[in-house]
Amino acid sequence: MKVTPSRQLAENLFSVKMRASQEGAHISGAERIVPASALPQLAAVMTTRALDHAKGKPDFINIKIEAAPEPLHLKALAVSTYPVRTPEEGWATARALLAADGISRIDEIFALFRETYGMRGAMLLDADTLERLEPDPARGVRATFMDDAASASRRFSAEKNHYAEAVVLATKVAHAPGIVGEICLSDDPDYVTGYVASKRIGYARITCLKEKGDPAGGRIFLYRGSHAKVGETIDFLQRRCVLVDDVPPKPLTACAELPNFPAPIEDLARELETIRAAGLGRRVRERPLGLKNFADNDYLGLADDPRLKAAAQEAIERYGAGSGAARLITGTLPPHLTLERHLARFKGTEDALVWATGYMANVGTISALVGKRDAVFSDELNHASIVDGCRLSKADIFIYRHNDMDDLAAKIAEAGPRRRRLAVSDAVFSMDGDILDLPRFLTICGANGILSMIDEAHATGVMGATGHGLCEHFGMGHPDILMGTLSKALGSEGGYVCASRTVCDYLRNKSRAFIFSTAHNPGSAAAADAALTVLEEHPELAPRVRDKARRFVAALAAQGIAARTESAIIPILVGDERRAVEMAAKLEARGFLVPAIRYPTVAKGAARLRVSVSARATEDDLCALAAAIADCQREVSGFVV
Ligand code: WAQ
Ligand code: MG
Repeated sequence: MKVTPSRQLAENLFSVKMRASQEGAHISGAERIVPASALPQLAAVMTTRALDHAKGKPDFINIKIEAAPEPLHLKALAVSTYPVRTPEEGWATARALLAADGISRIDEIFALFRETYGMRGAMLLDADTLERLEPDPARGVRATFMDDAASASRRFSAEKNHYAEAVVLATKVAHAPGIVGEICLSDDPDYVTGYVASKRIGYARITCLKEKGDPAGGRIFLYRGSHAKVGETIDFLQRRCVLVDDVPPKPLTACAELPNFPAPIEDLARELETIRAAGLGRRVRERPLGLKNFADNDYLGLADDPRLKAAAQEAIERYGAGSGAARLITGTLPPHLTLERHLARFKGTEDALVWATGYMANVGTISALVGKRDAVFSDELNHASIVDGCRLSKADIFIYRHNDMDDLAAKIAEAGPRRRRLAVSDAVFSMDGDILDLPRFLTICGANGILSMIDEAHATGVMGATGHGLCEHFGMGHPDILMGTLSKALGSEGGYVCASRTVCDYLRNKSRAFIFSTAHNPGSAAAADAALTVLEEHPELAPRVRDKARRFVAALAAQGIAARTESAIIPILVGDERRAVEMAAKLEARGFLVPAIRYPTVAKGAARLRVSVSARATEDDLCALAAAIADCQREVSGFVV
């Protein structure tokens, strides 16, 4: 290697290098070149950054400050962006870009990224033979003494600016003697944008070179020339001080930059085609009349009940067709308050609150109750609105195995202490018809001081001796939050939470779905209120619907079809998505409305017919449906029970 001549030092410029490691293993590093006046502030910022890296907590932070050599000014490489959605597309783009430089063994080069993780520096490869040229292969070659020329006048932030730091590095590397190209992948598991660079290509950002969460990362510098002279290249990379001028601001991603990228509408059409080809297409159609309906959730037949219709009509007559504003503005009308009081009474809680839909009630409640760094525990088969509420909350989500209370306890232990924790479960699982193990659920939540929430969408009006829901079924007290819908057994529309005054007042203040949408329709509120009265006057309705469901299971058994239920929902497993749709069509031709339930509502390959039984169904209807299902089963090949 060539001996480095001593260099003249720049006046008043310092290089600050930070290096963080844990048990000797490199975690992160950073470098800046700044005037002396910026040194104290920069040291603080660098320390913060060292302490906060995705790879882990360091036990050793080295901050080295040394006078910088006289800088060479280079103009930043031109930046372009290639928006791709998958690593496959990303690597194809990288391959195409590098091929123009005669770099051919690209797949072998890409494979080497498995070995760069944990290296402090980059691999230096002979671009043609792929021989490794670094004097210390475990460390790699580091480019140092470089910065954005504007950095001295900028404010520092502890946040890493992947883009700007990479442009600086790539510009220096591209100007090193003998370097013909560079490929880079961040080792931040969540930063999937990488780049390829050379003097010819410029700095080509590729928006996806790895899956999110993949820790693979590193840099590969490609060298072409005499191996005897590689020392000069390394010396340039390690010792030459470079300040990069005109680093362009981070570009916005523009699809138009990628040749052959489909127009967005065409792209949507293509994706839709894929969905349909997989037997997963959906369409909206008018409900066919004159069929026996085993598809809806109107378990007690109340949607069509004259008492509910009259209540809705009267409310609309008095208060209007719409509520006109959000609840906290002027949208709160007497039917809302009457309904909320009635719900609280019905469920035995201090207070209640209503949203325009059940989906909104779940999303609006869960996202309000927990937030960043909190934990939410959710059954793997919970309804999509619970899932979406968890996601929107930004809390850490722990999904436990279906109705597996040991797994819930294990997940609670795994999450460790948090300011707030919430466990949430469907009371009756909407696509399986089974019920939550409420006693153990409440015991575990109680023992751990965790907020408990159940979704009684399919339980209210169905479960319990008099239809009050799952708590009545088990004869026990209620969880902190009893959520449910007005749109199923209650025959109207909307979602509610019954809970303590504190929880409800908190939600009135914090639930964005409550605050920022127009109030529940007054007709729906009045109809739901009337439905609660019907339920109270007819405690026999809930046991009746469960009895019908049991009779249907018996009728299926008589046809040789195994099924089970604990509620009003009876799933009949089919498996294949297309077959399930075919079965549903055949049933419809025989006069029965039974929906085929497919991914993403249930797991792929777990498609099913979902029969929901109404208290109004007759014994004859139930037996006829069971016989029709058996017939269709024989007609559609490969049916799995
Ligand atoms: N010299 C040589 N190699 C380095 C250096 C250096 N100064 N710094 C990092 N590496 C190597 C090392 O193996 C790292 O593990 C790897 O590169 C990745 O470094 O336009 O953040 O700092 O938005 O994680 C690309 C930005 C970001 C794309 C790259 O790299 C964009 C990034 P990281
Ligand atoms: Mg890094």
